[in-house]
Amino acid sequence: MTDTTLPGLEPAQSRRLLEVARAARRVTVLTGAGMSAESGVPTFRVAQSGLWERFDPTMLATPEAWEADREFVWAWYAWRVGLVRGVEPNAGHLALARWAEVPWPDGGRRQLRIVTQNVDDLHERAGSQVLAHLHGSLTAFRCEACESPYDGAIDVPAEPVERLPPPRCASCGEAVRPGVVWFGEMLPEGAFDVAADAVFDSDLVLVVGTSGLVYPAAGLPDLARGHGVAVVELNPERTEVSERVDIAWRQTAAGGLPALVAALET
Ligand code: BJW
Repeated sequence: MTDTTLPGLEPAQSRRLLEVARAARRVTVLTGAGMSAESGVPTFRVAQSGLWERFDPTMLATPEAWEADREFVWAWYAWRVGLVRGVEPNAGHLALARWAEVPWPDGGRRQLRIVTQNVDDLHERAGSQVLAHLHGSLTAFRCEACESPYDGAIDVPAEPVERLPPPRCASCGEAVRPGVVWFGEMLPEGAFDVAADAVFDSDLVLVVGTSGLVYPAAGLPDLARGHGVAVVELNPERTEVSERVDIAWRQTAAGGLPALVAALET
């Protein structure tokens, strides 16, 4: 076992993190938009580009925006479906998938659970199983009225367009909506409880790439600490949760996670 210094951490902090991570049999990783940033998926709270630059994504991701203009909101989601299809998991996603395979020192398996706020499928495409998608999934479309799942074709424009009519539900004819959780909506049934149970049942909670502004997901690190679980934040910027973690690691997901997992593999 070598004593690696992780990039972006002082040697003492690096030793402490490696000690906790090596000893952790049950790890929960909470991911946010920063996890996918280095794949080319814009985070929520940065200025958008092109057609969407005049719009705040947190205003578009609401039932009110949908009610006001379904074609405009659908065009934004259709564009994002195309964007996510066209990108690949980054080195951080791949490292998390590898971490789950790093054997526990006594030969048993480590439990690595991923709880994500992201609506993309980059963890899955990297080879990880996701325990909970707290804010739904970009491609789990359903009818806005009768809630029937929609698995028909989606018109994904090659270039962003300002308006696009959503498909209609085959059962009742009403509009199909994205299967994501908008502000003011409930999380998918059971998703938060599963996430909270994982956090309580962890030796280490690693919080990657979230601003910690959106509840109830933002409450999970505090739940962990209240339970005596070590909490480490991995984020290049200071956030709402930084003051309340054991180690704040100022590094990106694709910079930090491969270095951490490589150190655990030695
Ligand atoms: C990097 C990086 C790199 C950059 N590497 N890092 C308690 C108190 C106050 C309010 C509430 C509360 N409980 C509930 C609420 C209301 C509301 C809420 O939280 N409002 C706050 C804004 C105050 N919450 C809700 O409404 C939730 N529902 C709910 O609570 O139901 C119960 C209920 C119902 C009715 C009434 C009351 C209660 C639902 C929240 C749904 C959030 N939905 C969205 C959209 C999803 C669909 C879509 O994608 O279009 O989810 S909003 C958006 O924010 C998205 C994200 O998942 C979520 C979190 O964002 P995230 O991941 O943190 O991204 P960013 O962009 O904010 O941050 C990125 C970070 O990455 C930054 O820190 C960067 O530094 C970092 N970064 N590059 C690592 N390379």
